Amino acid sequence: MIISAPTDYREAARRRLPRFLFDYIDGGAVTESTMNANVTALREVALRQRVLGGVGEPSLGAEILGERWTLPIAFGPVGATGMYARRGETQVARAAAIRGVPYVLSTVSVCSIEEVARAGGDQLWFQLYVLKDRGFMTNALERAWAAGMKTLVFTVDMPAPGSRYRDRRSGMAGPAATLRQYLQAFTHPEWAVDVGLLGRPLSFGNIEAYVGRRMGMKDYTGFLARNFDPSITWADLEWIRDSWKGKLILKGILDPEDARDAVRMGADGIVVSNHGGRQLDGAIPTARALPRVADAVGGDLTILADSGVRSGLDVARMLALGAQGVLLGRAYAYALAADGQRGVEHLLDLLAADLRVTMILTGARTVADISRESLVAAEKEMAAR
Ligand code: HOC
Repeated sequence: MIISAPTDYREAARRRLPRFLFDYIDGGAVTESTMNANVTALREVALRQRVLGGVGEPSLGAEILGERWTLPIAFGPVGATGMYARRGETQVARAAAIRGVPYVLSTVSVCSIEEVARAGGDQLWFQLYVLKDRGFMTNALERAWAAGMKTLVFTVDMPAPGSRYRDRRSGMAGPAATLRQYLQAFTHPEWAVDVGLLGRPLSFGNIEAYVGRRMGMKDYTGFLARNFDPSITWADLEWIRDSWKGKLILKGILDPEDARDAVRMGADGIVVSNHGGRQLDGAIPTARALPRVADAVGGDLTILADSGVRSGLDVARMLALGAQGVLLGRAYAYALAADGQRGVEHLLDLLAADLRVTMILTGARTVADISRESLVAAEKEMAAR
């Protein structure tokens, strides 16, 4: 299939992947209303077209959290990335290193921290959830630090996994999941051979390194389902803040009050996010939450955003609403599934091209020039409300 636009990767991924896996990444919680609203709310954000400003060639790079990013874009944490393509996390890490953007490795990765660190560059970050098994958390943090991952993205919006109806319907979870996954793998032999299902079996490297035995798909969902911790409080985060010597970013903030708490607890940054609509269905779309959060804490810490970004234009919209950078999720998972590392790099090229044109058309010479002033008046008022 010919890829002409970043969104084309979704269809390419759909053709290649077994249904349970495509639906796992493509789906959201319950009726998927927040998931869909993320995309539509962002698309409705109108930017001011400016003319004859002599922008010239805009500069797409950004300084974020003391690092130089070649684009205001990072690859966010995506669970089970190694199931989309062979050793998938290492392919994303290599793409990130070559293109000079960060990659946030998910706790629930197929490849271990160490394997990814061997593949990737110097902008590898690590993502962690609050789990009941604090031994697991400590073990993961020590290993991430030793592997050179100095920025921790702590996901705070998953005290329990969201209700994902699509996963139950498609066979990712629910009755006879394992059998259904085998049957679907059987009808997608190209994918099954690529990810190694017919050779080295899939396992979840970070959990496996801790429990000391192979963790297949069923063990993985079981371990997580038992381990998410709904009793977590802000006080529990203090031991993370105190024991982690690097940068700490809290991912999953939507409310200005929570953003103020993040500042109080000493976070270096936040990701304004509703987990791609995979957690609380009915939660506010990121594009609407972001300006309120930016008004509350902008300048006190770094603000990143995710959920709904599908184009370079969307990246510019997030920056105009108050983010310094964005995290991609589904967009790069589709590209990885469709064409591995090459697809992920190509996706970045497409986003960069979009962003460049958007900057020229809105009169922005640098990404720092994209601000609330880039929004048309009505949008600015809406953002301020
Ligand atoms: C029970 C498995 O953040 C997602 C990821 C990983 C969560 C694993 C839950 O799917 O949104």
